[in-house]
Amino acid sequence: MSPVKVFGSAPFTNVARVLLCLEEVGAEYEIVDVDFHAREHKGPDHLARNPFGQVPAFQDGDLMLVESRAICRYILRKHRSTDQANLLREGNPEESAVVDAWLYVEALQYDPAVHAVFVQHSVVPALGGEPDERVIAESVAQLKETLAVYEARLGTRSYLAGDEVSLADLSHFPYTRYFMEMPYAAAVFGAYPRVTAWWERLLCRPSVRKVASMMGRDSG
Ligand code: GS8
Repeated sequence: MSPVKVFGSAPFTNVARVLLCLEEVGAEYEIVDVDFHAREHKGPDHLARNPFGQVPAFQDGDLMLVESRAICRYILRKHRSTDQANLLREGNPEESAVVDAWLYVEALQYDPAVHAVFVQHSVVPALGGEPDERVIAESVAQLKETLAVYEARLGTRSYLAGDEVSLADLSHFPYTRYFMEMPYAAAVFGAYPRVTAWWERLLCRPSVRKVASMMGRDSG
């Protein structure tokens, strides 16, 4: 069977999330670059894969998927015979619901704030603009509020959805990796020792190390 294809490249955070799951389950995969400079992501071939003109797109035979978190769930379900099936806690309705809840927290609370900081700090200057310091300050404050909740939660468990790592934790990796290189990281994460320890535990995973090196530090 031919390996699955991931359209987009590792420095893009939403692509990196998918690569992380593929690495966790040890799946074979092929990365197909989409040339953003040539606006290939808005061209007809890529729009047929992802009608939003975004990366990632994911192909497994006849199945074409968009949305990185949905792709991750598919990958983990498909490989549920591996140890990493536990990343979704499938088979246990209560535990899998908790993973889902914290995956939504990552997508709907953490991601918008960290994304806004990333855009202002890295993307706007790269395009020749001036970062909006007000947006940065508001987003950093929002991140702190979210991480205060994580800090409390991590007081009674090692990971967001229990004592073992889940997709909810891993899904934080791509943007956090970039955020940790920004000047705001020390003030935000430094205030939360359990969150910092949680992040360090994530960094010990071979999948995380591998994708971190694939990401480099170019895009988002
Ligand atoms: C977001 C994809 C996305 O924003 C997902 O897959 O999780 N919710 C989707 N992709 C970005 C690059 S990754 O930061 C992208 O393709 N942007 C180009 C554009 O929107 O035109």
